[in-house]
Amino acid sequence: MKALSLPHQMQSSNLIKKIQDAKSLLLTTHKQCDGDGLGAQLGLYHSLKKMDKDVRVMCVDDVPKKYRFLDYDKYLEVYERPHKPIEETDLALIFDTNDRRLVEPLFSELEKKCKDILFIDHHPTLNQGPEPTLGSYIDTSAASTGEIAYFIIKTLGVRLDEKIARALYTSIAFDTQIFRYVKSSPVSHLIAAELLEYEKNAEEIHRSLFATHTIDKIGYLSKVLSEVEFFADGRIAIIRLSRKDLKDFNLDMDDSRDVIDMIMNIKTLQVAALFREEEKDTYKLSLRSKGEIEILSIAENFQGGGHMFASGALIKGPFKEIKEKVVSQFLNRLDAS
Ligand SMILES: [Mn+2]
Repeated sequence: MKALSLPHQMQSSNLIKKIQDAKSLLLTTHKQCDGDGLGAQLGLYHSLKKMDKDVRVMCVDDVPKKYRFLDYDKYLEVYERPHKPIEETDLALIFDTNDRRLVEPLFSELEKKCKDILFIDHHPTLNQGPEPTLGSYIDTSAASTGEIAYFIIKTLGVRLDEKIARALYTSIAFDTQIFRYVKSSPVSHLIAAELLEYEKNAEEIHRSLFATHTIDKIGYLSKVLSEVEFFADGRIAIIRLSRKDLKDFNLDMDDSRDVIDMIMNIKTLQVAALFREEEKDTYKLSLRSKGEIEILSIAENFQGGGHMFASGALIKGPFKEIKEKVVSQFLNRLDAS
């Protein structure tokens, strides 16, 4: 088997030394956490515990219940819930984002209490938006933040175990959507193969991440999917999710995540936009592209961010108006490609 070598970027960065030197650490990830950020921070949490570090792991807001198989309740604190005060801390590590706005209000608290704050991420840094903190570690070639966490753990010399492997495998399986999006590299598979020496129930993880639909959810999906609008001969799709539908079908925000991924399975489709209503005339916009059309800059036009081919923003205005803006930006790019 091809041996995994440490990314050059990590060899030459100060990240490992900073982690080694820190006595106290706090790990966190972006709001409305997902399997990648959660798995990466938990993987590192278990590893730092083994190094006898004073370490806390915290999410800004509640963790979706589908991640219960990670047993996060036992370790993880939620900033928006009652928790021990955050004391003076040597180092805060923030996973799976480099945009401090996605970590507020926790980020401002960390700025007061932590000597150093570093982002560990695989999203491109924003052209329009706050810069990551100095010394942050960003590797956009990684298919998941969990892969970066794996290399950190290996470099720290911590031996893998069931808990670390489960957390990291969750990261990789989540962000690659079970090895569908691997950035044309063998790294995700090679790391996973090693993790599976410790993780004996990968299929349970796959089910927990991607097969947790309820009957309500299927009802919701069938309604939402019947309302998708297509443009440019089926190359563009627009989806609007109302708060009312989520409520009517007893669902929460996390349940709306996979709608756009389902739409992307349409063969003719190049790009899709999902507008999730947060409040009246305020939408969380998610953009996806199959890879021919770059859509990060569209998200940035609305003060958002993300990846080249999966991005998002918060956007305000009457739906019809903002929809037209997004469709026209899509059409411009389709014409140019
Ligand atoms: Mn990620």
